[in-house]
Amino acid sequence: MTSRRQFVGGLLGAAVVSRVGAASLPEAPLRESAEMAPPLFPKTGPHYNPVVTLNGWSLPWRMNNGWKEFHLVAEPVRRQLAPGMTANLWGYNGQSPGPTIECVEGDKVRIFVTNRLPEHTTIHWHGILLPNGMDGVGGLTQPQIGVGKTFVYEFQMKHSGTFMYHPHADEMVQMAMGMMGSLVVHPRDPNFMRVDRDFAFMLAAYDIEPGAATPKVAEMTEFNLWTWNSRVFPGIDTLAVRRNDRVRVRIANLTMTNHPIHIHGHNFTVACTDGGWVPKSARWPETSADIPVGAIRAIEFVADNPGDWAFHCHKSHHVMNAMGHNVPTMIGVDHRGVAERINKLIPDYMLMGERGMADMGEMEMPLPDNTLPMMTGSGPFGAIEMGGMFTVVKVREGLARNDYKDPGWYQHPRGTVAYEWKGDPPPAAREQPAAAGEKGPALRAKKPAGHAGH
Ligand SMILES: [Cu+2]
Repeated sequence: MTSRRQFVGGLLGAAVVSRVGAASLPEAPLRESAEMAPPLFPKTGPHYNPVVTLNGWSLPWRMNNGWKEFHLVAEPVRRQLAPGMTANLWGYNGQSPGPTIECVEGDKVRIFVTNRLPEHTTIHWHGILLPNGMDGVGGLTQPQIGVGKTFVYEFQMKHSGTFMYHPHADEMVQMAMGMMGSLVVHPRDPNFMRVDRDFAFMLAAYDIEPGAATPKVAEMTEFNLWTWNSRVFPGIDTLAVRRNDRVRVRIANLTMTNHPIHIHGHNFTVACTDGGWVPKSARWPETSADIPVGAIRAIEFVADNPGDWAFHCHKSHHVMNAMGHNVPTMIGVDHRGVAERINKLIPDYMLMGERGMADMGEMEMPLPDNTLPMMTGSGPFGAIEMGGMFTVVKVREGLARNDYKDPGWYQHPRGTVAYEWKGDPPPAAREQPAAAGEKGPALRAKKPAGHAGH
């Protein structure tokens, strides 16, 4: 963690803090990198198994006369979405999303919020049961936090679970710019709903023109960057998991559409929503969980299947980066020779897609600065052809308990990888069915008509 504003003592003993001390502002720790921070273990009780935030961190606090004090600073930030692209966003304490806030059921928390944005803001504590005046809805439950001002929120965490924070002021702009963070309240009894590994991330979408760095904030539906914690594949952390660990992944959605999040090689249950824990008798097995807009789902599974398992949104446009839209469908269209002719006029011109678009995963295409390829990333067997909301759960034998480092690619046991048939060649290719009255196969090329329904 870098500390531009130096953080004084992770936890000050309550005894040394006087009433005068209570009036002082806690330091606001700052982070500038998108690297996953190690889990933040509490230095005083009650103890809990901390969460790990993908490409993120948890906010240190200080104790002050029985209150857990945090300090969030709302401010413009620069966030690397993946190597090769950095966006101008708004966030908290140096990053978007802001740091994860972790506390314990029953904790009294005092959260200072300083506004360094160019406009007013507030913070709403989504899912927390609290006094009305602490709910953070600008104009309704409190005055707006003006530019340069600091407000204080004080409430007790009445129930454990998975929550989030975000502004309730100029929402369209402030959420489109990346203002959000996870909020985890651990059960007071550490054996209640215990897991071995506990991950958290938020779904956010941006509309950033290729070559630009600042999101278009008026966008309603046509986003082109689908992120987990403001990162896209291959920039999203992998989830390193020890075989047979019980794993929880807390996923909060602040995009403007739903995301069916899917895991390979395992099944899971939804164990918690932003409304609380799901009783065990009410859970059912799934491999995809739809995360509605403005909602949270915490999924749980036992990682009993070693390997590198894809973990992604199942909307195919959400596993690619900008430029996936507005490409006409060219499958089956014979445009041999066309590219060469256009090339004489426009040297870098590329015509793509007559055999599908998979070639793009390997193509070294000239891109505008600060722009990611539409499909990218490589694995042990070649191009992965993904982007956006995609990462890998890496289930391995014998990882150390708090080791979240990427363990590299899975070494498949002999004879367990799909392989090419090398026997007799297949019989002659099947004839393409011809449409009535036509000689050849029916070909139709049509342009996409927008994605208002994603
Ligand atoms: Cu999605």
